[in-house]
Amino acid sequence: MEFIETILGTLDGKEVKAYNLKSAGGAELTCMEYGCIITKINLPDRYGNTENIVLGFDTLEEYLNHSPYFGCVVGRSAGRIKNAAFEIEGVTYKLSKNDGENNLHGGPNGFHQVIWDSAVEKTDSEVKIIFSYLSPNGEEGFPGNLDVSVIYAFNDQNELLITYKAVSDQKTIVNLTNHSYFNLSGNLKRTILEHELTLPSDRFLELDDALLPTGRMIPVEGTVFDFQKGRRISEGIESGDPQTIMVGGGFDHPFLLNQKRPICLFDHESGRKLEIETEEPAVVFYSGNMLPDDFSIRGVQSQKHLGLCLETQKPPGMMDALFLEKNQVYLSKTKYRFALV
Ligand code: FUC
Repeated sequence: MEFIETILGTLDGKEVKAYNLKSAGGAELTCMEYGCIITKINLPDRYGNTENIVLGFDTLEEYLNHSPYFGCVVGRSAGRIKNAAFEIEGVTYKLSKNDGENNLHGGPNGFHQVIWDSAVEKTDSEVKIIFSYLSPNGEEGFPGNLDVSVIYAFNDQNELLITYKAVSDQKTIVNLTNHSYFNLSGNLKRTILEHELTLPSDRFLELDDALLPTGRMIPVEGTVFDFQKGRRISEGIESGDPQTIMVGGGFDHPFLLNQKRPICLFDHESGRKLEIETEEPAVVFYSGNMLPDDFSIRGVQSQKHLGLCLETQKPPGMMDALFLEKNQVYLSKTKYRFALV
């Protein structure tokens, strides 16, 4: 494994470092201290063309101007919290509102726009970037000083292991994920509509029109939400299923992961395959329904369905699942394997 460290730019008087990691397996991953954003993943296709498979920019400025959470770590709490408030032992904590009346992805000043500290560890076959951040008590309304680290370990087998760790000095809630938008076609040549997705999930959470879980878990069987045996994403979108229409034409739903096999995303044309293994009980599958079209991404016009997110996490909205006790260690791992078929 090789890596190169650069300074991408300066923000609020602080230099922002970027890291470029090169595997012997022919893949390349670039990430930076701002938001722990994965800015690029280069991967060969079955014909040997090495191209980028995530949505991202080359400059810090573009991330500041427009980023629908491209490639970042979201926290303290991924997804939506109803009415931007929750209760711990009779005390109500009010969070910042940034999605109507609700809190989305930790609030406007969430982890996605923090400049994290970073350190590197390297062996012959792996490079680890260790990002850390101390989120102060009360930040965006969340209780407890939260000491967070996120580790990206990339190896010669083209595997990325993301480890999330956090400890708080007060009972709080935590739900962390990575918000990379994947598009396996390479350099955004096509939308993700003909990608085939396999989800080891037999139930998903119904959403209301504010995209909040209603509390109902719906069996996928007989619906376009059944990705258990693999399904092209376009099928679901063309189906006219009311849940897909309500979220803006596609998917934006938490799926409960209840089978011991990986999530798999496959692009038939390029032969590129992504497998995700996680310790988390759910994944939010977001098919990029709300991607704006008023800017370009490395020369390609942004558009709806240009990328999709597979956000492994605790089921959003189920507040009881999100509590972290004082001094308890939050530890969660998700592995991404980039391969060819
Ligand atoms: C995903 C979705 C949300 C939102 C955000 C940018 O996490 O669940 O609806 O659009 O990304």
